[in-house]
Amino acid sequence: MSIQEVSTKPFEGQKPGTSGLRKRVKIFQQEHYTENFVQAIFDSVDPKGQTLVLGGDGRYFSKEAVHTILKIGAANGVAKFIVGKDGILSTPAASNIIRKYKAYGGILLTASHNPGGPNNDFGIKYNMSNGGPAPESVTEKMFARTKEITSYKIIDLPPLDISKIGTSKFGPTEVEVIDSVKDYVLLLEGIFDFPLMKSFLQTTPDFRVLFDGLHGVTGPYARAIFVETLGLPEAALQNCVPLPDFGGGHPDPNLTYAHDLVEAVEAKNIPFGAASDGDGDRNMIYGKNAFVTPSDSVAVIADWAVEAIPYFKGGLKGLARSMPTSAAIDYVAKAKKVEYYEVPTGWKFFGNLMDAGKLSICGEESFGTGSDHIREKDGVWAVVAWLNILAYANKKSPNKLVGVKDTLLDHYEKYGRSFFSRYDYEEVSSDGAGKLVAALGKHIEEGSLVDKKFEASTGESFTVSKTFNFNYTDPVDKSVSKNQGQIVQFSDGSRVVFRLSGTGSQGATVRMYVEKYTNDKKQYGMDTAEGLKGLIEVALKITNLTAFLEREKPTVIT
Ligand code: VG1
Ligand code: CO
Repeated sequence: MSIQEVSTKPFEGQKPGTSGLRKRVKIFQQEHYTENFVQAIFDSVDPKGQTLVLGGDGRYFSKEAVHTILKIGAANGVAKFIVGKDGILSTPAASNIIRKYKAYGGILLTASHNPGGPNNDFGIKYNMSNGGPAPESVTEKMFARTKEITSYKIIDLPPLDISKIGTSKFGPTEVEVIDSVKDYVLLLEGIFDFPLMKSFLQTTPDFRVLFDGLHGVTGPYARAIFVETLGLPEAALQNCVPLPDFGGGHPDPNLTYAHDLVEAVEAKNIPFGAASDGDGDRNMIYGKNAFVTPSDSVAVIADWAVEAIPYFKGGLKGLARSMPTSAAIDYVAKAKKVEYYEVPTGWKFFGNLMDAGKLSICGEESFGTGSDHIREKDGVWAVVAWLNILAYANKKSPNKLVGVKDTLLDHYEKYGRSFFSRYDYEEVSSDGAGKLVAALGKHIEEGSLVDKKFEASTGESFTVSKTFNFNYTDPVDKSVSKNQGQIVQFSDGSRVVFRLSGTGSQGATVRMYVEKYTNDKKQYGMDTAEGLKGLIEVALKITNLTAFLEREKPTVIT
């Protein structure tokens, strides 16, 4: 059982993005490719004598990657691996395991909501001992190592059986295979009012629930919580058998890719529907006739948390959102006199604030919602948070069934409404995307858009008040992240944001985020697309986006 040193050459482009290294499976399958990146992780974090957590969403190529990581980890002196049974751990479950068992860090095998299978995506991401994604300083180090690597260490052992719970030896390293779901259920039971939810669901059979796992990792978690713990019928679950290729679908919980859920909710008049993504960190809340934008979702949760959810009964430490997310949560923070933060895209920026005790609840417009119970966003947590809030709201008003739509409208009554939408232009040419960014950059530099007035076909007009790049200084460690998005702000408080995706596996993806606030009651029931029509027209006109990207329409609108 000797350690071998295998010589290798660097591969280009092993740069971890917003959420780890994501590439086509075929790229990871190249000889030495995965090995190089794993060795680069170990060279950067020095795991000698430490315990690491290992697991992922079970997508195609996961088994091979688990085996490779065990072999390279053993050769690099990792003392112990805690592995989810069959290599399965949702991203939030992995974050919890790292924290609960005080591991040194963890390796998560997922490309999140990207499609899986031999012709689609795989990903590897490293999380720190706080359970959160590695900060840029660490991922930069990994990337630098991938560029100079000449060899990796490996112990060539036959694959370990990870389908059985228990501890065994893998060369010099201990491997403990654990139940993928159990600790996570315990975690949520310590956060939410399960007796309240259970009694509400049992005494209100009209309040039916439908959870769609999109064939991602959350199926078994959802079954354990919704069926086994809360007593809902099996019919409350759909697409909850995890599949390595997600059944050929796109495991992203939004109106486009979770259309099965939307259809079922509308056809069967289901009051409460929800979905989660491939690795379980995203969520969508969708009630009959009521799509909840993620920006609104986190604001509603923040508004009710202290009153309805036991975990928050001591009060909120702070609230936060990523920069492109709408300001809905800011209004809640202001009303409650709670500190709030605006951070760059990506969950790692929230982690520092949580570790410093400054943040309780936060969210991203990209269907990410969570709290300081772990250091990742948490899809199932968000769904249960809504259930908890609705159970509580119904206890407060026993004579009328309070649903998702009522809760949203009440929220708008209290705080006003922020219309929000995101346009994604996926896999456009990097050249076109670069030109778009450069042109807007020039406007920002020269201030050439400021005070200009633009007319829309809706009869509205928008005057630019400010244009700038979003730069962020972390209030805790003072690290600076520059150029996190280009912002065009208008005099009525509306804004448009442009950013390049950091998670794409091919070409460039441009995201345009559009936001407009209203406290005109007549608009509270309006369709988002209608509310934003004029502003979107103006945004496209100002930037010349269609010409630069050679795309008439976005790939996805959320
Ligand atoms: C996207 C989202 C971002 C999210 C990230 C990871 O990043 O916009 O909000 O944090 O995905 O989510 P980008 O750089 O492509 O815009 V997940 O569920 O893929 O871990
Ligand atoms: Co995800």
